[in-house]
Amino acid sequence: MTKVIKSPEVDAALKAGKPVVALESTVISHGLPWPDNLRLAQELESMIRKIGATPATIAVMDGELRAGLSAEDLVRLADGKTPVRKISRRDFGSAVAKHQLGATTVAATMLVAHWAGIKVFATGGIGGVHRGQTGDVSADLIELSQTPVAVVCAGAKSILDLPRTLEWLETFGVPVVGYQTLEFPAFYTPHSGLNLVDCVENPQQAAALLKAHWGLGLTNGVLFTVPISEVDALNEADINPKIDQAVAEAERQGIVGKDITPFLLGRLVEITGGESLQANLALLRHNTQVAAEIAIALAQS
Ligand code: PSU
Ligand code: MN
Repeated sequence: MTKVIKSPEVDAALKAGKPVVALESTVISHGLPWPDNLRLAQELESMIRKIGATPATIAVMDGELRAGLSAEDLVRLADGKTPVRKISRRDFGSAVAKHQLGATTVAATMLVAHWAGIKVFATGGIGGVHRGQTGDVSADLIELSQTPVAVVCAGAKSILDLPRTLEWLETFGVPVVGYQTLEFPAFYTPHSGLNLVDCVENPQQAAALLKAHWGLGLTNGVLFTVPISEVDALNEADINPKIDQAVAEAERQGIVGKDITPFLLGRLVEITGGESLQANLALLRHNTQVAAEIAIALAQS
């Protein structure tokens, strides 16, 4: 287990059986613009501490897999001065060998969290099956099907093919559990029109579900989907055509692979004049709060 270097704070919390919440770093380096990205990363960490858990932001710092970062580490990931590699499962060996600075996606963060012994992870949105026939399926889905970490998110953006994303998760046995809802949330809005089969009403029920799931010996992840609050949600009729525009631009410019999700996120901030950014920040705060509450309930159960 020494392959992950834990901060003293994270190490002490894990040894004492106290609640820890993992946070990803791709959202900092590739998902949000400077300086909102740094402010948000700091804010999420202090929120988790205030609620009574320990934050463990995960990244690859100069080739070291780390859980729990320093204030300077966060700045290096956020300020855009040094190139930051977007790290998914496939990239670890190469980034370690080259002593690179890397930001972990949902997939990579799940893996490092699991290696470190962390069970609950908060993020904004997960990757999924992309629209069209490109065959682009995010490694986030595959990781959810094989790594025992609970991921708390706001669903997936309709830059993706949401029905196919949900079908994929069903096929590969990933529980998708609505948090106080039976509708799969669509990131910027609480509504996708897609039904879920399962929901929990509070952190205690979420913890009980996790205990039962892993208690049976199942070794995969669980996805909790928290809808964005109505006050922070964007208007569907307004945002959906803008998403379509961004997807069309990506296609015209031939953007593919790991670059497509950051491109779409960046373009949406521009096209919406920053509206999508405010919604993104709000749902990240909300998901982090719910994840901290679930981690606390799990540690007490
Ligand atoms: N969706 C968001 N914000 C993000 C991401 C996705 O709304 O920042 C990031 C996450 O780190 C996620 C990754 O794991 O993009 C997915 O990338 P890809 O589609 O290349 O798998
Ligand atoms: Mn992809």
